[in-house]
Amino acid sequence: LPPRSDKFAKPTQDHLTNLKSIASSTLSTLDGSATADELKSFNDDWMNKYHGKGPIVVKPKTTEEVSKVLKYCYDNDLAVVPQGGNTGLVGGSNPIHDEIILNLTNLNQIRSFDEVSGVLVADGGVILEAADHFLAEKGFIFPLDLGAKGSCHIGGNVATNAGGLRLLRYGSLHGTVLGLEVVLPDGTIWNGLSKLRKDNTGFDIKQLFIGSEGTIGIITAISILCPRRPSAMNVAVFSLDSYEAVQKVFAEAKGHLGEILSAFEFFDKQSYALVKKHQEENGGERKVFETEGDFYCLIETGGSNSEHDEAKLTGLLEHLMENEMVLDGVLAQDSTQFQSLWSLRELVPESAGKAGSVYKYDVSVPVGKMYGLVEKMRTKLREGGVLEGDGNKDGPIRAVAGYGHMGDGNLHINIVANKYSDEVEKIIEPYIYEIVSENEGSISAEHGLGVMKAPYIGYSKNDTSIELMRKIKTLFDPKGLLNPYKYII
Ligand code: AKG
Repeated sequence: LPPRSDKFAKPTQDHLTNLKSIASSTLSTLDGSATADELKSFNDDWMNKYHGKGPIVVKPKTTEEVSKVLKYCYDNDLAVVPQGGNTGLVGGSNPIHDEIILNLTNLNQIRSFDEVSGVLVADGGVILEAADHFLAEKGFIFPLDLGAKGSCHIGGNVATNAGGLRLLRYGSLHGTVLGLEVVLPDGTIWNGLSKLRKDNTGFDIKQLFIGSEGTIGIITAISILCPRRPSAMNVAVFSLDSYEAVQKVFAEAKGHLGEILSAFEFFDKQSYALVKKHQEENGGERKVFETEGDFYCLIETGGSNSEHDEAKLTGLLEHLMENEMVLDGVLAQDSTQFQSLWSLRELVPESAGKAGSVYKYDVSVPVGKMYGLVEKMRTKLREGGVLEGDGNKDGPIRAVAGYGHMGDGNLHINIVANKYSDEVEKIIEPYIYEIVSENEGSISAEHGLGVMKAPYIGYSKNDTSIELMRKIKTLFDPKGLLNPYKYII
């Protein structure tokens, strides 16, 4: 990890007193208002891979408080890490050293919702699931869904340009976000909370903040276009014998289902084994398929006419079975089964986490090349002497699982180790980035750069792009105080 930079002030008791006078909800080990243990969940990342030592957590309650905190930090050369639900997977939302943790939890109000246009305006600290529940009552849906929905914040989702499970249907946040309110590093509040779908008056500044990972400003509110919630939803999961078969089924699903296809996910047998083990350990053992396969895919439909949708999905199922394109398939019969079929896919990350320390890679490459990367990675780990066969519990590598958002060409590789170690990491990196780059892919499809991938940005972006990014960073944050050691270093 990068060493602490001397250009930042070390947080003191005096700083703490001043920050407390701005934002009363401030915790710190410096005055004993919190123990190091109590600050652990703010300092550690979700994977327990990165551990910061931030002694102060500030939880402002209003945009004005965020502004005053940032101005104070700016005037006093204090580095700041913005933090939402802290569910990121690249070490982007926890401190690396002693940065002030600016946590957005208390900024959690829905500001307005327009039932005609579907435009929601809400604070950045609203939990994704809470936003979606609010919308569900009105017959609308948040155009983003992901496994961490119960903890992640919508502001953090936008700051990291999260992709998730329904991007195939609703597109990226670069399209659905209509406006933002952002506090800039010197405390200036930028009000860009537009509700307009069309606005061609100059640079679209909000786009710079979408995916900026808290390096040039803190998102305090978003305005987002929310579609009507599909009234009919269905899900089916299939077992298949090869990755080629998954691709064929994807093509058939698009052809048969057309506009009602809302998600197409895939996972391999190693992912499925992790989930089954996790479910067994939690007493939820259940046979899903008569015939299991080397691969699985999940197809979700969302439309407005259940009979029409079911007819389409049944048509697809019959076609796949008749042509022996799948080994087995299960169609959800009710909403409980809908959830349990989705959980086969959604539980992969959590199940991998229960099985060991997970090296996570999130890449995009052309769909046809996707699974080849997983196989190459397994070969590399076997050659490096850390993986035997498909892995075993005595490690060093227990499993290599490939899964992801097939519909978006986005692959997740989870390498489950018995512990994080330099030996294993050196075998994986930068090799993984090299093979992604050879396929003209992206080393981060949806998780961002954080501290983990910042050194490797050159595998996905050319020098001119990186130079332009550096200029943008300096323009917004000349002192480099916001989320240092990450993103572009
Ligand atoms: C997903 O499940 O889609 C994720 O983005 C998480 C991937 C991972 O944990 O590696």
